[in-house]
Amino acid sequence: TKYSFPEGFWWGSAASGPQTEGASDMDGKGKNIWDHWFELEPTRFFNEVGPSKTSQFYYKYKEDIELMKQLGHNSFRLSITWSRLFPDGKGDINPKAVEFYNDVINEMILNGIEPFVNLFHFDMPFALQEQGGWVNRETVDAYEAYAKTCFELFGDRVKYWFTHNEPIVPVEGGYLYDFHYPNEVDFGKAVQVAYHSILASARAIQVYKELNQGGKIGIILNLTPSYPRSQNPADVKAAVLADAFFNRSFLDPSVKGEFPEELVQILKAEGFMPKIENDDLEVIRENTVDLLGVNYYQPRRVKAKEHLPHPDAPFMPERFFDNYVMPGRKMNPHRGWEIYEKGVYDILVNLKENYGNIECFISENGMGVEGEEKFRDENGMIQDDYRIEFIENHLKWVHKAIEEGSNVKGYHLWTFMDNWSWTNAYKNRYGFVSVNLNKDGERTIKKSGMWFKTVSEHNGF
Ligand code: BGP
Repeated sequence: TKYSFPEGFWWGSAASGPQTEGASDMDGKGKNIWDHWFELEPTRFFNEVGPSKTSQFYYKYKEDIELMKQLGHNSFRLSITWSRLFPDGKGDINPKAVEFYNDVINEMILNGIEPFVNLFHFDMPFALQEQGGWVNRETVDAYEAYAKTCFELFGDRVKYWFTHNEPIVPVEGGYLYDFHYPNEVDFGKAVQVAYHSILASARAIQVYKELNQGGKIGIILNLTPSYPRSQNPADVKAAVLADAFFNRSFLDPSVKGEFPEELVQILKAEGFMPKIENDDLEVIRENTVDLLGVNYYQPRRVKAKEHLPHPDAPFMPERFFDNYVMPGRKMNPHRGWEIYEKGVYDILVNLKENYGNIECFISENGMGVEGEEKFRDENGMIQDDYRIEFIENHLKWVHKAIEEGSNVKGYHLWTFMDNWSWTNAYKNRYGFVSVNLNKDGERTIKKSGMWFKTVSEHNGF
C-alpha cells in the first residue's frame, strides 16, 4: 500500500433512519416533518417519491449488516428516528422501536461493526413541529429527554454518540432558503433554531456525562471551507464572514463552547440576538464535544458584495458576501456540487491549528450519481470507477493531513446503500451497494464496495 492509515482507522459508511428504514407508518411510528410535508406537497419531491418506503432497512437490517461486514466495515453510523421511539416527540415510548434499535445494535456488534449512533438527522417529530419545532424552547427539553432515554436504553453497548447531523441544514432549509419544511424565510427564527439546536446538543452532552457510560459524544457538522475569490481585503472579509455564518456558528460553540465574535456583533447590530435564558451560556461553555464528525462535500467560494440588497429585502447572510463561481471548477453535474478534494485537508488543518486538534473523523463524503444502471456489467455489478477515484482523491488529502499531525480517526462514505434523499428521492445514487426499487429493494454490491473491502483489509490503498 502506498497510502497506509493509522492502526484502528474507522472504515465504514453513514446513513440515517428517515432515508433508509421505510416502514414510516408501521409499528407505532409517529409522523415526522417529512411524512407530513410529503402528504402536503408531493410535487416538491422528485418523481413524487416520498419518505415512506425508502430502502426498507427496517425489514432488511440483518442482510444489510451482513453486507457491511462483507465490505470490510468496522463501523457504521445510523440515526435513531425520534418519531419512531417517541411517536409524539415526548411522552410514551414505542416498545416496537426499542426492540428494533436493540436488534440492530446487537446485530452490528455481533458482526464486529462499531455502532455510531446519531440522535437527530433532520427528522423533527411532527407533533413538536406543530408547537414550533426548534423555534420553541420546549423542543430543547423534549430533545434532552429523548437523548437521555436513548443513552439509558442503548448506552451500555453504544460508545459513540452524536447529538446532531448537520444542524445548520434544518436552519437553512426550513427558515432561510426554502428546501425543508416549514419553508419559512425568517432570519430571526433561523437564529433561534440554530441557538436551540446548539443548546440541545450541550444539554444532551451534559446528561451523557452525568450518566458516566464511558463512551464518547460528538456532533456531526457539514463544514464548507470558505475561499475568497482573491486576496483583495474585501473578498477576504467576505470569506471570513461566510465562514462565521456557515461553519463557525456551530463549530465554535460545539468545540470551544463559545460563539464567534464576528457573528455576535452582526446579530447585535441587526437586532437578531436569540432569546438566551438562565444558565444556557454556561451549559454551552461547559459541555463541548469529545469528538467531531466532519461531513465534506463541497467548498464555498465567495466574493465581496457587489450590489447592496433592497432595503425591504429580508435579512439574509448573503448581505455580507456574494457567491462566486470559480472558472474551471470541477463539478459533480448530477448534484450540482463542486468537487474540490483539497478542501478536506484544509478543514483538518484548520481543526488542528485552531480547534486544539480535536479528535475527528470524516463522517460523510460521497458522490451522488444519476443513472448508474447503465454502468452495470454482464455479471450484474455496477462499475462505479468514478466513485473509487472520488474516494481515493479525498483519502490522499486525509492521509497528508495525518502525516502532518491531524487527529483524524476514520472515513465514512455517504452512504452504505442507495437511499432516499430529501426531495431528490432516488435520483442520485450514493451507495457502495445498489438498491433495486423494482425488485423489492434487491441489494447488489458495486465495484466501489469490493474496492473498499480491500482498503479496509489493508488499512490503506
Ligand atoms: C448530507 C446529509 C445526508 C445526505 C447527503 C447527500 O447533507 O447529511 O443526509 O442526504 O448530504 O445529499 P443529497 O441527498 O441531498 O444529495
